[in-house]
Amino acid sequence: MPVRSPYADVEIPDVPLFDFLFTDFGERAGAPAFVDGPSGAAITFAELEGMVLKIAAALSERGIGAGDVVALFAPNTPSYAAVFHGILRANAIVTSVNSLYTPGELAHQLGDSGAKLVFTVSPFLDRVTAALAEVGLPADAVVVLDAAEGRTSLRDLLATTAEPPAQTVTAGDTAVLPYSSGTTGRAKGVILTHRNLVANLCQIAEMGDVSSETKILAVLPFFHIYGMTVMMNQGLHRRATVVTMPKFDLPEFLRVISEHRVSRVYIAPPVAVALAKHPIVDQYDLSCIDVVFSGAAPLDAELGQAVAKRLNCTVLQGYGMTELSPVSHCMPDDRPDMDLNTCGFAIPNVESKLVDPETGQEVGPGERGELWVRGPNVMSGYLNNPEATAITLDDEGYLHTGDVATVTEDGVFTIVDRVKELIKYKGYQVPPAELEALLLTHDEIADAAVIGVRDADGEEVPKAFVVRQAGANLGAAEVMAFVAERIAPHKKVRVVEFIDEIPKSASGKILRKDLRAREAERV
Ligand code: 4UU
Repeated sequence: MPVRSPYADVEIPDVPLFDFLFTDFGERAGAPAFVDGPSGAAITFAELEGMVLKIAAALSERGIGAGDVVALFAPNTPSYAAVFHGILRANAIVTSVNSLYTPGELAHQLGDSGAKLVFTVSPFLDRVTAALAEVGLPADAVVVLDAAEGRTSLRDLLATTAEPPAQTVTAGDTAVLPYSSGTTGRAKGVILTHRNLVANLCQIAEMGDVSSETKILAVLPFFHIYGMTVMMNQGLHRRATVVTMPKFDLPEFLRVISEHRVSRVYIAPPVAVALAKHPIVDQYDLSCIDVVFSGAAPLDAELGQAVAKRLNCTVLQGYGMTELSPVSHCMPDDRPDMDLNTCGFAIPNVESKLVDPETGQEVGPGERGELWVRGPNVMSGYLNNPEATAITLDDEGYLHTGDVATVTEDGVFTIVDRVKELIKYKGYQVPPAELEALLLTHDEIADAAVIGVRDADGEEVPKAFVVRQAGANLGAAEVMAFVAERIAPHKKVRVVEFIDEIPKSASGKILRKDLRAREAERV
């Protein structure tokens, strides 16, 4: 029997995201919606709406409309939110790009998603220019959010006198295409509709106490679904104030929280390590923090408790996945007593099943099984990839997450393992298939396989098993440097082992289980 959420279903309005978020700000119209953490510059809800409509009008003037994909390749700032919603309001689709990407990675996403235009910031222009050339897009298909000589800027778009186009998108249309490798292979465009995003906001609104009184810290990137839904759009939905930070830097992070009196901090587990252990944390007045919420990788309960004690706040954990818009399970604000090893309950409108991957049979409470999720927040599929969609989404509408979980009789879920290939480095996705393909392009490498292993701090890191070409004397440092030059820093291979042969099945698939077992023996 599937486990239903213990919460009553919520109604999901059948409207595009803009209509859901930008109606009747009431008393909050003049209140700050987004504040730039470093500078303190704020934009109000009303100002944001004005910007969104201007951006939509200017995009429409430039011929961008229904079905067109626009890339957003920028760090967190208030204008990120304006551009994101401007693109949607122009009836177009946002593909959000990891701001650490190299030109090659950016080019891949631009080409795969069919993006026509890129919004970026001037420090990223070199990478964008190289990527545009690689995919054959015109060099002027760029808008900068700040300013750059000879470039169209956000300010130019905002100067338009045109009216915004009529809104023609409906709830079932694609809103965003974030990229995820899912359970196997390279990063793929995840088709999330307006309904998916609206649904997840309605669902999480039942779990957390986020209101116009709340100040949310958005240091986790808006390009990733956690930042996009849980920080940027939840902030807007609940009429909270979102304080943005373009990158993580511990002293600046603590200063911004303290000076802006942030009450709700969303993190991934590595930040919890700093909050629990780093001596400089004591130099800041962090009494403003009510809740620290962790997601994107497993949180260690003792670590979580150490944060709660040191900051005298509630620590909560949630589970999510890009393909789930992203949240499916989390701890509610009113249960600060819950075991921090768990990810809490299924959120409203979510049904879950735990299934034995070997037998396909559903398992009962206390037993381990792959987590399957069904609900209005489940993606409609992978872009141009029916094969990957078919292995991830079943006929009954369940998404097979590739994560292994247990559930108690009370419906409390704990993530205990992963059966998919995916590696998470500090909460960021590292697709092994991509690293393997890259390693194979090296002349002295005959074969390669990549898995996640634990480093000395218990952090998951990518490890490459490499088979050298006959006669080659390639070293580990050279392998790591070769990869590091070609991909974003979070995807670096951090451990290398040379072996004679990669274990493979009869059909040629890498037997990652055997490599993991080999690793477990060493430890
Ligand atoms: C163990 O990381 C995310 C989304 C994270 C998220 C968002 C909002 C968490 C809580 C929240 O409220 O998405 P992806 O697609 O980058 O990575 C998804 C994968 C999962 O399949 C799982 O393997 O990240 C891992 N993961 C977790 N693992 C995510 N959250 C957890 C968790 N414990 N709490």
